[in-house]
Amino acid sequence: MKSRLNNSIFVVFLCLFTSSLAFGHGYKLGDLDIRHPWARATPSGAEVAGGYMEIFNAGSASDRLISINVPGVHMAAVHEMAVVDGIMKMRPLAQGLEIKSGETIILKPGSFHVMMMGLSKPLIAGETLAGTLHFEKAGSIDVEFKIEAMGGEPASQHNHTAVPAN
Ligand SMILES: [Cu+2]
Repeated sequence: MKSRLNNSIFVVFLCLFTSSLAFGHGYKLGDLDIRHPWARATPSGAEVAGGYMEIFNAGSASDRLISINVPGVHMAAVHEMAVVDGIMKMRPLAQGLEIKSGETIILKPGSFHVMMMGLSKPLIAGETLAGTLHFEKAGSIDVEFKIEAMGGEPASQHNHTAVPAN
């Protein structure tokens, strides 16, 4: 009887452990669930980096990620990728990034992202980067971007041809 109890406690711990691995770190702000903010490591001398996360809105009204502050970064903005004249370009979202009621918005490479411009130092894999997200309704929250080494193009070669926001 005692060993069965120990086994079930072990299973509970195992589930907690694996679910935290699967979902990474996260934050709750009102009706918003902000999951696993991360940024891609940059080579030395890189001026720009991308920040990513998932945001789920459990509320009945839509909200918007309107701005981001990252200390040590000259400017951070929410960008979208869009095809303009057959070329994939990125541009700032002048009205912020809308997260509709019941929807999850995924910021990821090649899609919506936090554009960090004017890095004061490279982003090193394994370290974290503190930032503050500002939402139109839910307010503001401090988060940590986990810096991850990922394959693909380095952020310094990231095509940053700016298209004026409408
Ligand atoms: Cu961008």
